[in-house]
Amino acid sequence: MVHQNENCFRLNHLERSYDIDVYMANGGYEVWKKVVTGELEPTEIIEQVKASGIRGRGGAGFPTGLKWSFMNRNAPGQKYIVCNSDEGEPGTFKDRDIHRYNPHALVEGMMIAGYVIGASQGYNYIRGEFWEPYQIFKNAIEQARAAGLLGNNILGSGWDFDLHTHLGAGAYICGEETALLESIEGKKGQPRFKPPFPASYGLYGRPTTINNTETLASIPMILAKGGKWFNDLGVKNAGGTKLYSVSGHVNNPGNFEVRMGTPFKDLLELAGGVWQGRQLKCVIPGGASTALIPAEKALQMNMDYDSIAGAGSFLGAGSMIVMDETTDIVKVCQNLSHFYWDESCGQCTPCREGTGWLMRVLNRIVEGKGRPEDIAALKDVSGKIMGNVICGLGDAATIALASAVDLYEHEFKHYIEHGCSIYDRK
Ligand code: L3W
Ligand code: SF4
Repeated sequence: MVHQNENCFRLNHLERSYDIDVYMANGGYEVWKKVVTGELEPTEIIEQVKASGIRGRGGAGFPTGLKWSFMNRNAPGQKYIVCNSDEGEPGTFKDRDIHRYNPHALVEGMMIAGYVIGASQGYNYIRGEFWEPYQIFKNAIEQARAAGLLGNNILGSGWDFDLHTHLGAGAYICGEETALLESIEGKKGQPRFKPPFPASYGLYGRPTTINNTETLASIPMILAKGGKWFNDLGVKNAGGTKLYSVSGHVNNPGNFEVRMGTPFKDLLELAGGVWQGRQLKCVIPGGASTALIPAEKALQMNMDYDSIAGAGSFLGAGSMIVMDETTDIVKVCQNLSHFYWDESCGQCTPCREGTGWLMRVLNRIVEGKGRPEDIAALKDVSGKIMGNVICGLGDAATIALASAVDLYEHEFKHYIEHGCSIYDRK
């Protein structure tokens, strides 16, 4: 049996699960009350978060407890907690549903994180297209404020904390943490050089912790039930539950909250299996920035960091793009290359120019005008981008493509030699 909905999605089956009454009737804000009244100390919270084994759910998998411990709570001056709800990674749509069905878990998680790091101000940066989730989250903030859980002198504790929302304007790059900070500051959303990391130089130059939506929304349950409870749900190096967005060629696409380490084939089954009775060809496991995994490996792997790394890819944000046996991999690459070219912020030359080169080479291959040297050209341009850019976008533009060329080089060659896909009948 696959265990489902034990954490962020635990209230989703309830009517009006986004309302504060429903949240509080199910234990919501109990942890916050203990925190703000001093019953639960910041050092104890960090220990519990470390014990939970939770790692950043936005894609990088950085240990959350460690990240929080970089902040000096008692240092003078303003500090910030920022939530990254930009969710622009192709194939990723889990954070949207946290806003829609369990916004108070995110509000509570942000308030707890803010308290622990000594931040009296928090920002939730929400993807520009998420109008409905944005309204629901804003409403949740208002409800928490009206209940005296947010604002000045919370529950008579002397602690002030306020939350703000910032709606993006449709740029994928603003999901990169430092571009996101620039965007909140009202500047062009372009990544900064790191280091310094946001923990020392973040929003408005002040120490800042940035976590993903799912990470922060998981905190109340981790503290309510204990770090060990959460850790034991998962596997070694991957504690807890995880939200997986499953899209592509499946019968029942959607979000599924399961335990870390759940076999991929069980997740595929939850998503209704491969559609139209077809066979699986391959899967992208962590959003468009991760390498393709062919069916034979995917069907053996489990959904956790180590198992997916063993299959040659990366868990990322847990966004499974499923492709059936009729998928034209060259067109997949063409599509992705257009995305990265379009979304490059243009700041570094290898990314700005290289993504354009990759897209144009792939365009001509798909148009039947490919040249014998084009496969080498794709590898050469990718090699010149990888590692020579400021942020992960440039690298990401090459990862799925490199794996596609490795695994399905014959499909590229067929286009170049015959002017059409292996699936076209000429
Ligand atoms: C202080 C140090 N802080 C690292 C912090 C750093 C950041 C976190 C992880 O990219 C990936 C990207 C996408 N002192 C520190 C430190 N930190 N060392 O730890 O940092 P990093 O650089 O490993 O990752 P990142 O820049 O946050 C995220 C990949 O995720 N991805 C998913 C993207 C998904 C979305 C979405 O739609 N939700 O954006 C898919 O693979 O490619 O590699 O906070 O500051 N010494
Ligand atoms: Fe901008 Fe690309 Fe450079 Fe990132 S790698 S800073 S997206 S140009």
